[in-house]
Amino acid sequence: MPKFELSRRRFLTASAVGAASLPLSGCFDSAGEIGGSVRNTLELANSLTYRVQRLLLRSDHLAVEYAESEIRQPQRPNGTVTPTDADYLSLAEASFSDYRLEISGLVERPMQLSLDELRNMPSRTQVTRHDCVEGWSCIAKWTGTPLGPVLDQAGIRPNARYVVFDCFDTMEAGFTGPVRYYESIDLVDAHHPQTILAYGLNGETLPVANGAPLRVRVERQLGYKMAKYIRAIRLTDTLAGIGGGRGGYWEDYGYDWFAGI
Ligand SMILES: Nc1nc2c(c(=O)[nH]1)N[C@H]1C(S)=C(S)[C@@H](COP(=O)(O)O)O[C@H]1N2
Ligand SMILES: [Mo]
Repeated sequence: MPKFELSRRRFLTASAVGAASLPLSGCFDSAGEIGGSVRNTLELANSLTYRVQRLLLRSDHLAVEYAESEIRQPQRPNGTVTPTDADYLSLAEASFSDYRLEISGLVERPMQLSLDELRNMPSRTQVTRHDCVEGWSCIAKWTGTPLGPVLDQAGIRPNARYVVFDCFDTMEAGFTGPVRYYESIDLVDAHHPQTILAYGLNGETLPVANGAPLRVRVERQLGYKMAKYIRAIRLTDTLAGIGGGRGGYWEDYGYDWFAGI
């Protein structure tokens, strides 16, 4: 194994504060065919700027979609798997019937959407590969509604640039103390056809471990970008006021904001 891989693994192990140490449970790890490309991606993401990646990755370029027969394992739950936050638990107890997705910020019409309303919007199902920065991957079937048209309904203001996801789950090891998970993407990724607000996994209702009732799929980026347990979506013109200012919980620890695969 080349040296940089070892040191990166050590770095990742040391910096994965709060990450669950679950067994790999059938997912393929970094010794396999996929791990190499994940590591190459990391090297690439470190050395290229966001703008260069945007040029290389055409905005309409689709992530690979697989056949259902290629799903060889359940989606490995990672990060938070059982939120303990009181507001989340009371929603979960009622099977999320009182859940409302809030959409606010730089929009003409702030919205509050129930799960039924989201399920009645156009749906997309895709079998895709999830690559975690820790070096494992899973293929799974995700069902949800494309994010772009949902935001369009709220009327995106011309000065909006970022889509910020505010999650229910509190991370105890936050940069400045306990903090709820947060992430962000830009409007290009928000309008990518495979970017969906997912409520289904492998033909079932999205389980709590994988982000119920709603999580985002951003198929051309690494796993940490795909916020689970989404409470609210905010459109902003800057990431300055979000957490430590780098646009995401892990980004505030030094991970790249643009984690292109
Ligand atoms: N709210 C929230 N979203 C999150 C995380 C988390 O801890 N909390 N972990 C991230 C990481 S590192 C990964 S790899 C994926 C894991 O998704 P899964 O549990 O469905 O495999 O969720 C991402 N989204
Ligand atoms: Mo991850």
